[in-house]
Amino acid sequence: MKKDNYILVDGFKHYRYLQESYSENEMLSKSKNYFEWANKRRSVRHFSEKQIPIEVIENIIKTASTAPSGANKQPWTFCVVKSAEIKKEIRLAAEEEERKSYNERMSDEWLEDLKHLGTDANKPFLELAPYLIVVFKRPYEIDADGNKYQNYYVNESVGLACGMLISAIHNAGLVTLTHTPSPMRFLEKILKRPANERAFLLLPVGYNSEESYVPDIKRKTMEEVMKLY
Ligand code: IYR
Repeated sequence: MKKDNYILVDGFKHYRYLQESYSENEMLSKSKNYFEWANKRRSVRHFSEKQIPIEVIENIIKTASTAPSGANKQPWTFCVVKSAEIKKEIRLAAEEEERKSYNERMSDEWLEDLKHLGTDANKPFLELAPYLIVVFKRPYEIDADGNKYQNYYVNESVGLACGMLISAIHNAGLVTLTHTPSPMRFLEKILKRPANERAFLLLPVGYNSEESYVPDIKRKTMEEVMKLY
């Protein structure tokens, strides 16, 4: 007799699921290769203006949207900006906030900590990159009657989705950086987002420009980041 491919738990269907596993040797080689590939990723600030098919961006966002989330609420929206006019509007607003941050809001300690990265209030990549992905978190949902429904672990969930987004961008051979102009409310206004959305992260996506440099930073050592008990 054919076995059912699901069981019922409190009346809810739970499907049979089995993740493919590998031999120890395969596992060692796959995990090492994955690390070496991930370790090549860098935050890049120099973009080419070359266009990218929208299907690539869609695949990247589909990947991000597979992230685990509190109670599976998937409390995120990914706004994709291709329009040159809107990119310009975002650049001007971001640079205005960044000028205030660099000149008045950031502490001396913070500015000192950023010196080696060579960042400043100018953000040309916000216009040059063919796409901007603006990630919004949704602390709650509103239905058609105006009732509010809470989401859970919203920052954790959206942070996880952003990690997967960054990895998917790297996998496609494209580059990005996590830009966090602060405060970010201008993004909600420019993109006319609903009341239940808050800007979380802005990622320009594009090809790396031919002439591009990244700061000489080091990853922490395994002794620093892993403790075996
Ligand atoms: N948001 C500013 C400043 C900045 C802050 C941190 I923390 C960085 O790691 C890098 C930059 C900017 O984008 O320039």
